[in-house]
Amino acid sequence: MEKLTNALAARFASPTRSTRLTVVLGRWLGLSFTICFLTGLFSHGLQEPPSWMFFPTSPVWIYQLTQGIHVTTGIAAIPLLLAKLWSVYPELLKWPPVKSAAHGLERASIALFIASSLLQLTTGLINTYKWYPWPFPFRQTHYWLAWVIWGSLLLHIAVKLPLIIEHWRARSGTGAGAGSPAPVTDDGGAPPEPGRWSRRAFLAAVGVTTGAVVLTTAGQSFSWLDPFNLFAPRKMGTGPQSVPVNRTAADAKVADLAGAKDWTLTVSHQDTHRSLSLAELQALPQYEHELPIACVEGWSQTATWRGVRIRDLVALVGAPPSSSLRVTSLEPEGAYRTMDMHATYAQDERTLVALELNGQTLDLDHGYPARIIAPGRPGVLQTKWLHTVEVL
Ligand SMILES: Nc1nc2c(c(=O)[nH]1)N[C@H]1C(S)=C(S)[C@@H](COP(=O)(O)O)O[C@H]1N2
Ligand SMILES: [Mo]
Repeated sequence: MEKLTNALAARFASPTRSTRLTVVLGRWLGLSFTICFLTGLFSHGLQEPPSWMFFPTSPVWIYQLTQGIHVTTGIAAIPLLLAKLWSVYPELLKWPPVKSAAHGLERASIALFIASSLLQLTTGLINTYKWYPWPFPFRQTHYWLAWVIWGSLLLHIAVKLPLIIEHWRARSGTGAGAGSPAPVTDDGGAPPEPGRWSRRAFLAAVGVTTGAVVLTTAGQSFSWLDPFNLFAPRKMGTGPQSVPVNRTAADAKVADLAGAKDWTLTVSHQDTHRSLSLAELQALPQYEHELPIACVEGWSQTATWRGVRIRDLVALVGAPPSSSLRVTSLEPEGAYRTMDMHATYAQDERTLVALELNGQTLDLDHGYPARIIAPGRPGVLQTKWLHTVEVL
């Protein structure tokens, strides 16, 4: 068995593979994972806020930026992870699989890291295409997997630290010459190491692939890259009123309720209830703001929204300005039916109960008769087809 696997490993050997290559790829991958992790924590915190959570509302595109970076670094990590797996592939075939306790720990941490990373990146990517073919709740699973990845990654880095330090700088040698300092030539420069040029070509190819994947998808989040957006699921400026739709009124089964003539928005504070018809909402002072919808799935679109300030509705029922709110949708069921709004947003003068989008009455698919639009929030919290607003 040992002979066979080692012979196999030798067959897969390539001069391009070296510890140095693995370390360089590991740095790129580590950077993209770190940025992806931090922006992901921010997104998760906004949706399920811990008591210390902060809620930035300026610039209004803050979440558009952080979530655009989250999805983009996640997409970039896919070719980087595949390249890194390729660079260590022969190691995985070596026999015996476990030589000592430390070796066993190292392999276990790598197995966990590879499995959880592959699962995280593929499910995340599929999610950006609005496809949720699994029975588990996506966001919570994505969140906990991220911690598993970090735990196994830190263990992996700790175990490999001596190798990482040794190969951190380019001069310290290749797989072949590892350990011995490279001889210095007359002009003071080191001679090319074996495999060095093929390594550079490989890294360049990985860099170009990663760049191409990013360039052809990031236009869903960053408008200046929109002309190159070939593969992302959403395109800016498409959809009714030039804004993409995530879930249509028909999908949400609200078309009849939202189109009803006797629709009202009920605002409540303790025993005070006010039900406002669309005409009554239109008679209140109207305000206009440029605000983005920034979906957790990565796409975003800035638009002009017009409607009533939510803080004026809070005042209308005699509640203090620093109130937090619970908003419900006409949608009969599902995770988007109720949404809690922290006082930071309720107080913000740009948070609207929008009645118009880009100069027209809201399209049914964009939340007619009324929807929430607030600065700096994930799209999933921009509730459509409003039913009630309750002061907590
Ligand atoms: N009631 C309700 N509101 C909702 C949704 C929904 O499914 N139901 N989808 C949310 C999501 S995930 C996003 S990204 C935005 C998209 O708004 P749009 O469809 O008008 O572009 O609406 C949000 N509001
Ligand atoms: Mo969304």
